[in-house]
Amino acid sequence: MTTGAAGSGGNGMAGRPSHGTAVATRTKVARKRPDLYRVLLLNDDYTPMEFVVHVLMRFFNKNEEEATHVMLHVHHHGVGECGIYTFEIAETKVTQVMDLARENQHPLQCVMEKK
Ligand code: TYC
Repeated sequence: MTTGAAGSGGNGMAGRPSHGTAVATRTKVARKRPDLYRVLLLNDDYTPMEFVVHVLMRFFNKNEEEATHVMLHVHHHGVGECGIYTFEIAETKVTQVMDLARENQHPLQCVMEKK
């Protein structure tokens, strides 16, 4: 826990001593759920299917069957979802995919979009 004297509940010092001393009071903090981003793969005519399956297994924790399913979805529909993440994680995944594709001279494109 990083924020509160009272841990996850917040409202750490709502109670007050009976002798009139001033005491710091914390009101419960409403932490909002983080924005989420879809990471998408785009189809192209040149990237080998096996490379796309490899990418999905390596960076998106898919097994071979799941990865093949996503790859074929992209192949047939033009775009497909690899996973849903918070901003920094989604950005890292996109960079990892794009770097590996470039290193291997494949035109594979990976993008993120806010949910
Ligand atoms: N269309 C590619 C082919 O026929 C395969 C492919 C699938 C490429 C998914 C990119 O995101 C992709 N070799």
